[in-house]
This record gives sequence, C-alpha cells and structure tokens, in this order.
Amino acid sequence: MKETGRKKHKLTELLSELEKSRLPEHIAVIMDGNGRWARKRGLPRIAGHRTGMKVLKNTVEFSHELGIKVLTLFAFSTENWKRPQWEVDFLMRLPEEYLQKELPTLVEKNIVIRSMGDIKQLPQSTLGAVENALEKTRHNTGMVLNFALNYGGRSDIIQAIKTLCQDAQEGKINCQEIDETLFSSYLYSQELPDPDLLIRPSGELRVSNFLLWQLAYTELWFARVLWPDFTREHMLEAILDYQSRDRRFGGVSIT
Ligand code: V0D
Repeated sequence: MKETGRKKHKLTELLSELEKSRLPEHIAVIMDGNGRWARKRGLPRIAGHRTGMKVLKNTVEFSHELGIKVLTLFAFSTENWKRPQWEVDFLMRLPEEYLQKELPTLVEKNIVIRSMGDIKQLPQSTLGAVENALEKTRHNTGMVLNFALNYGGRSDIIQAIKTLCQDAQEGKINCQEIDETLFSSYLYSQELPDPDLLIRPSGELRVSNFLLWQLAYTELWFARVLWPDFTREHMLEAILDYQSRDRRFGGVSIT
C-alpha cells in the first residue's frame, strides 16, 4: 500500500474508535517546536513558522469537522517579545496573512474568532487585521477559534484582579460576593468553558505560563512530535486518549 493509503486507513481506524458523544468541548493547543523542526532540516526558523501555519489551518478544519466547540491556540506569549526582532516582525505578519487567506472560509463555516491577551500592544497592522476578524465573526454561532496573542497565564490573573479591584472600588461588586465563577468572568477567557484537553507537542513537559487558572481540571496530552509534523492522526490520538481517561474532578468514580 502507498504511504497516503496507509495514512488514510489509520485515520479511518482511529475515527471508528471515537465516541462522538464524549468529545472534549474545549481543546487548547501549544503550537510548539517550529524552530526545532526547521533547524533539524537546515531551514531558517521562518520556514518552521510557515509550515506551522499550514498545520494550524488543517487543525482548525479538522476541529470544525469533528464538532469541537472551542479551539484555543497559543500563538504568541508575553515572553516571545524577547526573540530576535526580525523573528518577532515575521511572526506579527502571520495573523494578517492567515486572515487574508482564511477569513472568508471561517465566516462561511460560522466560526467565531476571539482573542486572549493584551492585543493593544501588537503592531497597528496586526491589531487591525485581528480586530477586523473579531468584528466580522462576532455574530456567528459556531465553533469558537480563540487565539492567545501576547498572552501569559500570570498576567491574565493579574489583569483580572486589577479590573475586579476597580469594580470593587467603584461599588459595582461587593468583595464578599467574589467566588470562582465571578473571578473566571474577569479572565481573558471570560465565559468560555475551561479546556477539557490541553495538547502540547514538541516533547516539552510544561504548561509554560499558558492558561493557569483555567487548566485546574484539564487533561494534559504531551507528545514528542514537533508542531509542523502534527497531523489529524495525532489530534485523534489525543482525543482518544482523553476519552479513555476517567475524569473525576476531585471526586470518586461512580462506575
Ligand atoms: C507561528 C504556528 C496564525 C505557531 C502557527 C503572532 C507559530 C503560525 C496566527 C493568527 C502564528 C493569529 C491571530 C489571528 C489569526 C491568525 C498566528 C502568530 C503566530 C503570532 F487572529 N498563525 N500564527 N499568530 N504562527
């Protein structure tokens, strides 16, 4: 059998094992390993980011086909500004490039684009492209495609506390009424459900200041595959692994 034929068969086999009624509602992904992928091939880092973007496009399509409700992607962290200026400049052009190509399809698929993080600090052209996409998909009702841009888990918590503190000073809330639900509504993720599954490729076994509060009960899936090599098969493997786990949220199993 040819390689493509074998791949297709593997995918069909994995799909047949999937329980469509027990899909994770919200999947979060750390798109890591692009630089290493390029270095291994003797290519510039930029080539890794480019291929990473193709994989991102494929992951969005597959998530939509499966019926995932929320897909959150870690695109740029608050620490990524420390990279060489030329690399930051290149990365900052990717949202425009992606949206220029994909926005019509995303609109057609009824997808809602959202962002998490301090997007006001992005370059004007990047910010403009992102804000336009938010606006054009605001009234859609389908899958939420949530981009973490200039995002850090700790700064998310700090910005939530600052706004909460201000609302308290202005008498809009009473400190005694602060509970987990109220606090969650001040985070960038607002009323989105917490992720059910976190996918981290690239072999690193860390959360790296991605969602912190929101990951309290999330199932974690790590693999050695680098993001530009991440396929639909890997995504299905992660979901099947998730479905095989017994989620108790601190309680005991009832079966
Ligand atoms: C580079 C692999 C899409 C990870 C994917 C600015 C590293 C490709 C976006 C994007 C990046 C962001 C917002 C949006 C639409 C698209 C993106 C960055 C990096 C960081 F509304 N790909 N992509 N953003 N890469």
